[in-house]
Amino acid sequence: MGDDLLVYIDGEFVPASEAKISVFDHGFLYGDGVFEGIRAYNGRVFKLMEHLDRLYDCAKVIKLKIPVSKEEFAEIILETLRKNKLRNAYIRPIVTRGIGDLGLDPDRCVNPSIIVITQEWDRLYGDLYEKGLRAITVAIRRNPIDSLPPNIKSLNYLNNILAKIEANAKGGDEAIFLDHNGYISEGSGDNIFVVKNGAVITPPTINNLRGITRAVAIELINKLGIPFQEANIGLYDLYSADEIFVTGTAAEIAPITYIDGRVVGDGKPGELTKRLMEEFKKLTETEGVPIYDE
Ligand code: PXG
Repeated sequence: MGDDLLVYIDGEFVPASEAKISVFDHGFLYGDGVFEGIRAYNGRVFKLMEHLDRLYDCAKVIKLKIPVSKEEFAEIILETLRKNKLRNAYIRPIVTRGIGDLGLDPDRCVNPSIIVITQEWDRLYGDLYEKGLRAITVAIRRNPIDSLPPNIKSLNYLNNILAKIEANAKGGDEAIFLDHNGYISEGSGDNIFVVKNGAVITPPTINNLRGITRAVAIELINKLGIPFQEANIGLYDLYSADEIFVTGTAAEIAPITYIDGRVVGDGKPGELTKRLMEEFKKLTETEGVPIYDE
């Protein structure tokens, strides 16, 4: 927030300190809208089209028509980065339902708003990538799939915030959700993987967000020839795992070394997790859509 970087709002670039939307925007009034979190590394935007695909899918699910094409949206993101001369950044595209009245009917909102915030970004968990995170499972359950599907990356993140409040109160670096069946779902802002006897397991994405980093991790796991399975897992699998890691755009690939007071493996980031972290780093440094002419 320190630097007055330019924020894109509906066709204009506005200094961050002056970037505002209406109090009648349903994104504000009801959390009615969708968003993405994207990273740029080394002058390239990582998995840009994959993030835009998810943004447009999520918008479709909530019957929100994004008023520009995906290609135009990509260009808006690149231009925002250029205007701010950024090469390593966190990018937050947001599409809100737009201005309406105090009733919740989305059909009474005519113009969705497009916002793109960019900022310099360092690693989310600092030295915890070397030490490992302390995770706790939280009492609050992930939104039921037939209530507010966790696949929608919507502006309503209260479920996740309740989880984070609980993790903070209990001294956890990250909160792990269970769903209503007791299956492990995901972290408050990342997907979860366990390693047991050399094989990697992650829950299917019916009860969690279809993470882009999750998909990249699975690609790497397959490329390295590591046995992999998508399967429901429970507390037993979590507590008896040899390694646990989480994946997310902000978190990248991060090791968990304590779970609910139990030591994971030998209490240090696992070998397989470290290997994936290295491979992931290589990818982020070489792949992506260039922001500037090279
Ligand atoms: N699950 C949830 C609930 C998320 O919000 C992920 C998984 C990982 O998805 P990607 O596509 O990024 O691999 C996310 C996304 C934060 C923060 O401040 C994190 C997310 C979103 C918003 C803020 O840590 N992660």
